[in-house]
Parts: sequence; C-alpha cells; structure tokens
Amino acid sequence: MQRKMSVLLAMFAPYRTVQMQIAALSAFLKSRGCRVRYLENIIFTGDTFDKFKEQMREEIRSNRPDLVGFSSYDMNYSFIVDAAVFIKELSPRTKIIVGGHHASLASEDYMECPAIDYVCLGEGESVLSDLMDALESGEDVSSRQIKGLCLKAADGQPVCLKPRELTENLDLLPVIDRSIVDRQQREIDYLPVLVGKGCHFNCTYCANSNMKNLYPNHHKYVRYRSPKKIIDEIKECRKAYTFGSVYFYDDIFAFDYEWLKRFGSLYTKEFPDLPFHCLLRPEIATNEKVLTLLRDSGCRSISMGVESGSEKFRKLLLGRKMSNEVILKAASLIRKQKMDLCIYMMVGLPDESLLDMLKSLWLNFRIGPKGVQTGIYFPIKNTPLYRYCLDRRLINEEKRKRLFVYTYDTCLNYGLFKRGLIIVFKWLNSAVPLVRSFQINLLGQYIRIQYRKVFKKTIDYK
Ligand code: B12
Ligand code: SF4
Repeated sequence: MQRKMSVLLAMFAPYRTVQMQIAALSAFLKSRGCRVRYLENIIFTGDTFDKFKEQMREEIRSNRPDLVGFSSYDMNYSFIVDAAVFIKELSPRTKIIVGGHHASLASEDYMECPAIDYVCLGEGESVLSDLMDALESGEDVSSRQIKGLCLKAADGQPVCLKPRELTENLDLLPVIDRSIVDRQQREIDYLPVLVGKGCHFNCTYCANSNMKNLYPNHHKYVRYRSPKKIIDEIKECRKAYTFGSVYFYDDIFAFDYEWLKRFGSLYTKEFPDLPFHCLLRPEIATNEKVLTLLRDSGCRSISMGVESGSEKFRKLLLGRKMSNEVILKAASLIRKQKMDLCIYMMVGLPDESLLDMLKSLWLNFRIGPKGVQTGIYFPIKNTPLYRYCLDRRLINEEKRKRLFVYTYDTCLNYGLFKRGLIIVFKWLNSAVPLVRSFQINLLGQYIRIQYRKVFKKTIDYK
C-alpha cells in the first residue's frame, strides 16, 4: 500500500488570526488522503528567523514531512526564504513550495532561492493535487508539465508554466478545515466565513488588480458559493464553537443582488439571532435596496474602504473613482438603516501632501464612523502603485523588508518631518470616532484596541 504523503503547511503571520488559505488547503489535501500539519509563527518588528529555528527543527525532525508549503504575503518574504534554507539543510529530501499572493505576483523572488523547489501561481488546490500525484509516483515533476507551477530545470534555471484556470464552481472545493486552525478560532468570538472569491475593481494598491490577470478565465474572477453550502458550514461551526457574530471576510460581500436575496432569506430563517458583519464598496452602499436587504438578512455592521479624502488623488492615484458625495451618502444610508459603519483609511501614500492628509481627516470626520482602521501605505510588489513608487525611487527596500504590519511606519523614502506627519495622521484618523463623540467610554475602547494591536498582536474588529 502506498504511504500517505505528509504535508506541513507553514505561515509567518503578523498576528494570530484564522488563516483561511491554510484551512482551505488543508481541507483539500486531507480530502485526497494526505496527512497535514500546520505550523504558525507570529512575527514582530525586530524578529528574525532565528527566533523560530528550534520550533521548526522540532517539527521537521519529529514529523518528517514530504512537502512543506509556505503561504506568502509581501511582509513574510525573508522569513520564508530563511526557513526554506534551514529545512533543506536539515532534511534535503523534503520538497518546499511557496504559494499565496506574493509568490504569485513575484515568483522570481522565491525561485532564486536554491532551497525552494516550487512556486505556485494563483489558487493552490489543483496545483498541489497534481504535484502530490507526481511526488507520490516518484516521477520527475518537470515531466508532468503542471500548469501553475514554477520549478527548477535540470540546469537549475527557473521554469514557470502558465497559470491554470481558476476554479469556477467553488462548491466543488471542500469546506475549509477549521480543525487545523482550531486554537485560533477558539480565541475569537466571531466566525470568519468566505462566501466567495474575487473582486471586480482594480484599485492600484491592491493585489487583486494583478491577481485576476493571472488566470486565463479571469472574467470569472468573482465567484460565489451556493447559499445552502454556506449555511451548512455555519451550522456545523455552531456545534463546535461559541461565537456571537459572523464576519464575512470577502472583499465585497453584496455584489450580486439575486444571490444576496437567496442567501439572506436562508440566513434569517436559520440564524435569526446571529448578526453578521461584511465589507462593501461605497458605490454599492448607496443602493437603499441592497442596504435594506442586508439589514433584513441580519447584517448589523459594515466596513467600507475610503482610503483618502482627496477625490482627485483617490481617482488618479488609487484608481477609486467614487466621489466624496457617494461616500457620504453611503455613510448616511448605512446609519439610517441602524447599522454600524467602520472605515479603512490610508496615510503615507506616494505624493500625498499635507493638504491631502487634512482632506482625509476632514472626510473621515464628516462620515462619522464607529470605527476607523488606518493603515500606512505599504507597496505590494508588482501592483500598479508599487511600480509607480519604484519608478520614482520612493521605496526604501531595507525598511520595506523590516515592516511586518501595515500600521506602524512607512517604507517610502520620506524625511523625518513627513514620516512624523504620517504617523501623527495615522493616529488622528483612528481617533476620529472618539473625538467626534467626546464619549469617555469610547476612550477606553480606543485604548483597548491600540493596546491589543501593539502588545497582544491581535486585530480587534469591534
Ligand atoms: C480575508 C483577508 C484577510 C483577513 C484574514 C486573513 C487570512 N489569511 O485568512 C484579515 C483581515 C485578518 C487579513 C489580514 C491581512 N491581510 Co488580508 N486579505 C484577505 C482577503 C480579502 C482574502 C484572503 C482569503 O482568505 N482568501 C481565501 C483563500 C482560500 O484564498 P487565498 O488567500 O487566495 O489562497 C489561495 C492562493 O493564494 C493559494 N495559496 C495561498 N497560500 C498558499 C500556500 C501554498 C503552499 C500553496 C501551494 C498555495 C497557496 O491557494 C489558496 C487556495 O486557493 C485578501 C484579498 C483577496 N481577495 O484575496 C487580502 C490579502 C490577502 N491581505 C493582504 C494583506 C497585506 C494582509 C495583511 C498583511 C494586512 C496588515 N494588517 O498588515 C494582514 C496579514 C494577516 C495574515 N494573513 O496573517 C493582501 C496580501 C498582498 C500581499 N502580496 O502581501 C491581500 C491580497 C489584500 C491586498 N491588500 O491586496 N486579510
Ligand atoms: S475594491 Fe477592495 S478588494 Fe477590490 S480592488 Fe479595490 S481594494 Fe482591492
């Protein structure tokens, strides 16, 4: 009988959260008979891979995986490369693959590392399936011509086969494996769920703008699972976990009205007492019909990206064409429906002037959100805005490597004064709900959120 292949999925994350991609890949690998383990390392400014060596050594020695799969995002790059070199020295027979957004958009960064055998471009399920087939059979992987896989040819040169089609019918994928992130799920009081994948828009700073172009069938990039499957997933989770709300992690939740109608009626029937939170684009939130449907379906809070308060800047630099009027109308309609509104703001964008920053703060103030998450701009490799920064020599590569979370500093080449300004405006933006309402209880909440972010390394959505 053939031995079950053993896979170690590993993630260097800036804080503990339920890693949906790990749970998705684990479910898939288990469904095809693999043994799967997950190793999560929380990284913080100043950390190097040395901190995690012993844990990694122990994991590799005691479980001897056939394949190690790292999930990448721009900020954990150096940890993955160092870990791969370490693992290869310890266990040369173990194959190493890297997937995720950074690996997909900048495969060359990983392929140049001698210890990394493969890079996965785009969605990982079918690529991993073909790779496991090849590894199990003992055949030369390169002879299989696996689409979506980069590997090294006999002369060591990297070869990337074209990315494969994305999975159009998400219901064909197994439901994510929460047991692999059981500890992380038990630490939070909400249930993160994905109802679909993809986004129609093309904001210049976001990985989505390029990710969709990877796929030959990119016109199918936005996909939804069937409502029944999602409801069943939540029902199962209710048996295993205690949570007070559902958090739909999708980039944009209510894009397809007909789908939302079907989903909403099932959701309220099954979970009349389980509120949910979701993300919307301001343009969608100006549609009262959608908001009413969301409210009737159980939605009690909405997050919306505003990013900058300067219309011109937003449109020309960020590729977000909505006007301030649209944003303000969306905010007032959300309030009218008695739902909470949280917004995302960004400071430290390239070419952003003091006036732009003031405009952002003013718009934020006029919106009057219940919560604000303010990020400091970080250039995601190969996105249009990254290239814009690169062309203007704005990126400080050394600093870029040292930043692990979006929120604390800029990696653009700014002087001390501008850097200080960016940090001050970051805190000012986040403090708007507090300043606006002068409520003493909000001060406590504000301090709690900042404390958890800085010292506990957890993100607080409330
Ligand atoms: C939900 C979400 C979150 C959630 C949950 C994160 C999570 N990991 O589940 C929260 C809000 C916590 C979050 C936080 C952050 N996020 Co986020 N997030 C997303 C979002 C909207 C969906 C991700 C998701 O779960 N998709 C569902 C899973 C199943 O699909 P997937 O991630 O695409 O994974 C597939 C493939 O990429 C591939 N794959 C992934 N890993 C691997 C590994 C191997 C070995 C293989 C073979 C394949 C493979 O196969 C997977 C299955 O098909 C994406 C945008 C998007 N539309 O993808 C941004 C996104 C992934 N996030 C991003 C970022 C930057 C962050 C933060 C760093 C921001 C910050 N605070 O500083 C943190 C990092 C936190 C972390 N990961 O630990 C960026 C990543 C870009 C980049 N190149 O770095 C994205 C693309 C958004 C953007 N701004 O462009 N995020
Ligand atoms: S709307 Fe959001 S998810 Fe879509 S491209 Fe813009 S930032 Fe990315």
